[in-house]
Amino acid sequence: KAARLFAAVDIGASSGRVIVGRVSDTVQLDVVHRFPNGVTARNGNLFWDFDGLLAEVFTGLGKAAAHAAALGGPIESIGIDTWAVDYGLVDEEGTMAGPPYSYRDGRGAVQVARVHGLLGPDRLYETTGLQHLPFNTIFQLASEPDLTGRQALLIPDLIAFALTGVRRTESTNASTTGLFDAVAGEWATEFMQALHLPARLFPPLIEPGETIGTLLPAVAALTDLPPGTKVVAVGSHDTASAVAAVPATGPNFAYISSGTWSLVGVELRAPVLTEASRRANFTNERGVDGTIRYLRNVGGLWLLSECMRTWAQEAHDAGSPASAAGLPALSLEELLAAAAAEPAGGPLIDVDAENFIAPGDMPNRIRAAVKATGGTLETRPAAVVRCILDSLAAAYARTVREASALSGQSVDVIHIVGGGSQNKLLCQLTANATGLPVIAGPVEATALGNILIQARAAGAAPATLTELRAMVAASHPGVQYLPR
Ligand code: ADP
Ligand code: LRH
Repeated sequence: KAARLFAAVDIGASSGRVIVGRVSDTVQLDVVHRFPNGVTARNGNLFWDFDGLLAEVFTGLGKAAAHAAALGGPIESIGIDTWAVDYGLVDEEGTMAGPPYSYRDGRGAVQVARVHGLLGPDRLYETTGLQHLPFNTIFQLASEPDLTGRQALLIPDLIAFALTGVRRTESTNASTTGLFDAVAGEWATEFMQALHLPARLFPPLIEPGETIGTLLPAVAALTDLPPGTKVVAVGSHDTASAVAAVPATGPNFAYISSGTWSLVGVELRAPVLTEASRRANFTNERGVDGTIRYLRNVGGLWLLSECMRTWAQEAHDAGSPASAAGLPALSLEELLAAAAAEPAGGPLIDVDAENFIAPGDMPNRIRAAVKATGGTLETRPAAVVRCILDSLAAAYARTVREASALSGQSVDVIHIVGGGSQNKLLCQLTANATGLPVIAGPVEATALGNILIQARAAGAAPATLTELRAMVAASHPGVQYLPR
């Protein structure tokens, strides 16, 4: 059976890619374009370089068109997913006010007390079911000086708007705003009113699988894609796409979507909005097909990548890579091998601490956190990396246990997907800490989820999430880690 072709634009906080998915009885991916992503600092604030990202999307779609031509078939549609929460403000003409702020900017955090004073954390949770994070969209919007005549487009919706000229808000990502009713699956308009946000601040909702629009003529010309090419809504929240492609073969699984953050939880049919759930800070984000992603946003490999950035900077400042200061800038592979040789049972940190959110000197922050709890941590990179990974594994174990207890969902296997599924030490430590088998992979689960929801909408993939997951499992066998 000839494969049908779909393009995925998948941008995480640390990198983006454009991928061509080949869908027949199996689903295979060809990565045609990769590019880095990260926050940029300007005048003391943190932004995303949206114009730069959009240029990479165009380049990637051009490569996708060429790749499809070589394979002998058209790209049937394009799906877009990115990190959640952040947005750009667009006026009536469609002009953006400025680059989107990054959630790592502190402007949301300073609004928390005021918003909680108006709405109350318990009332917010009863309706939205959203984990409290200081950067949730609701807090960022509360810091906007003037929203008159503006619409807020979440990042994937902003890209879809640039491609099609159509403004919609995809529902899985809407569920991360703090302004979305988890039970009704609609905007929580009473919260918008209470915060004096314009009634039509966000464009109308759209569900994964529905068509957003077709490419603008200029975009089609720029990318060499046919003018009628559709942009289809997928789980535009990257985590929603990743969870859709977890290669579970039974009902009792937990997942860890491991990248910049670790999204740790279970899939449910209905939200858990109890006081116990709020206290444990679990989120009820929307998944594809109306599922609930009952999870916690746990610290992630950001801790490691920020350490690596700091060490590379120190090595650079010291003048040579293997400097007298003893701070060689090791590669990720070397660091992980060195961390694996460190003894177990070292100090642990709370990977969720709010002072790890902003970019900065992470090795020192981590050592300070260990010291604050009466421990000590050596400055050697291997010791610091081991502390991060031991702490992540401990947090995963606690979170899986709590997710199961609070929701009643049993768990007999843990799937780790995303970039972090390549981290063998982390996978093994997670198996050890949880006492459960871990299945690692696919690395590109997010893109697979993106592609499969498009393929299903085009009649090229089966109807249920269970069947889609079986397809992923058959096409991309994972690596198993048993507890030791
Ligand atoms: P995001 O979507 O948040 O940008 P990814 O899912 O792309 O994140 O994961 C990026 C992370 O994956 C990196 O920070 C790194 O720790 C990890 N990673 C990438 N490649 C490897 C590798 N070869 N071995 C171990 N870990 C890796
Ligand atoms: C992961 C992610 C996560 C959000 C965070 C802002 O990329 O989308 O689900 O909590 O970024």
